Amino acid sequence: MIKSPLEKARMSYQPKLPNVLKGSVKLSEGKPTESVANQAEMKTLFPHTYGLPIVEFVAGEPKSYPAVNVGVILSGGQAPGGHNVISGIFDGLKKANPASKLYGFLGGPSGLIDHKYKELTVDIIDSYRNTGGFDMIGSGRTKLEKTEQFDKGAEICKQLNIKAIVIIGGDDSNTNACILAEYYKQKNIDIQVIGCPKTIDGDLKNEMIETSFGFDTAAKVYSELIGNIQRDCNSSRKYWHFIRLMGRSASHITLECALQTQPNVAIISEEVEAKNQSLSDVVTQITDSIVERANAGYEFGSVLIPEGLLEFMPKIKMLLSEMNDLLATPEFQAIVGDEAQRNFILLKLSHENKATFESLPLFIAKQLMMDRDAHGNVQVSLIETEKMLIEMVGERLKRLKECGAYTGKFSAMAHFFGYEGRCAFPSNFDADYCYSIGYNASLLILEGKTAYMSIIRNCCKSAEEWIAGGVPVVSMMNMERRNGKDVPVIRKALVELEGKPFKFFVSKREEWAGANDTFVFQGPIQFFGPSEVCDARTKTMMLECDK
Ligand code: FBP
Repeated sequence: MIKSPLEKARMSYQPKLPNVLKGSVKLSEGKPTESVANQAEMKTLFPHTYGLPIVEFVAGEPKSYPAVNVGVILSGGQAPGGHNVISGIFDGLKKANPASKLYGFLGGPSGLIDHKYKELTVDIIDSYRNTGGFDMIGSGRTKLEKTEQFDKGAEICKQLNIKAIVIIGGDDSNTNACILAEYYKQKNIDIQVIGCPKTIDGDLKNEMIETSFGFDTAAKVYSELIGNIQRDCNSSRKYWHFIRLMGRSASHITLECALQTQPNVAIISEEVEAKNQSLSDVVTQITDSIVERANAGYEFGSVLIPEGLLEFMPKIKMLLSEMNDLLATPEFQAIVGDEAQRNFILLKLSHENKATFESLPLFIAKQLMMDRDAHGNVQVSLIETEKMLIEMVGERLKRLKECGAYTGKFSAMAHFFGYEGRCAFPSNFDADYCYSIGYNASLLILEGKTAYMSIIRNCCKSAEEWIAGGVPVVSMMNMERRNGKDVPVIRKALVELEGKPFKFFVSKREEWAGANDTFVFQGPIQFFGPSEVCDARTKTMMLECDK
């Protein structure tokens, strides 16, 4: 494979490790934990893995570890830094005992079930160090949730003498990792399971997990692109750019990009829901900004939109919930053609939801009828909310023009940034953070832990000062209703409206909406140069650290 000069240069970057992991370590155990809610149910569901203590590595005496074979799985959407998690596991295992082996299960969790794997040799690992993407072993969205799958996994582990599996994934994958750990414990199968917090969405975070990996890089890539667009805006002074950003339900990416680039408008889904705002309220909010700026002589600007926005509008939420059930019926699934499907939906919907469905532009109504994901949710990355808002804002401006309340000219461009950031070269932060998470995971395995997530904390400080350890996965779980059933899941973190990042945004957004010199241009991620540029943390993290 031909490598670009940057790829070659990044091969030799040595990711930073916390000081504590550089030498010999021992585990310090805290008090037993409780789950965040539904403690009684959790205790029953996880009799062997409930109540484990939080653990932290501290300096210890040198000791020898036996050779151990480990399997690793990348699960779900790509996030920058995944290869560094794997190289961290590899280096940690080999340092402890060079006879240890690391196997990569191919194509996500299905690799474990279907017995598709490869041994990860030093040559393979070296050629992927500090690169973006998950292509070293591939990823997938198969859910590990059935006992037959767990048994198939145990079979291949027995064949390869694998004693531990590391699952690198988001909240759902880590929930399933914990269910797997509990199952193996229950059945007396000697396989440990360790999770690692991945997702660009930033929604796998809590008191113990300061950020999920990939969020830093993805938000920086999108902010670079938004900055470039905003500079184009300032130069040509003729377009409004509507930019939808990935993040699934949570608006963390949109908020972070807003903090980095200071757009004229940024919509935060969690606020829309809290204020019970309708689609028409959001359209009015954007239109008002456009009119105000036009009155000040600025017929251009930027609007950031989180991809999950529609799901946070109460009426659309109700509509989607009824549609999810209808779409799952064999009757609907037998219908061929958009028109016939739409007619079926219209016939079956309740009176109120029918009115909401009919009020949406046709192309959006069609997109809402598309296949659901494995969890039964709308695939929000496929809903072109930015185009819908352009159309609806345009309509509203036309009406304002007719009554003389607006005299400007509205030209808009639609963008969607998601896949552009998921496989980018990891920033120095993500390269270091991921490597440390992986290295730390290998130590958790060597110390015999299972049902833990590998965690690195104190992240706003320099890597040398980071704290390394593990948090029991069950302690982050509660019961939630999914696909009509109450199930244990890791609690997803949405944007907190009382949190410092959102409050800071609220304190600034009016200024950013009206003035003409407030855009900030972050430029591309820098890998070489002054630390304040190359190792900068996200604004979200710095505001959250600011106690
Ligand atoms: P994960 O939750 O698996 O990390 O994936 C995140 C994400 O990138 C979302 O932001 C986005 O909505 C979704 O994946 C897109 O899914 P797909 O890769 O299947 O198109």
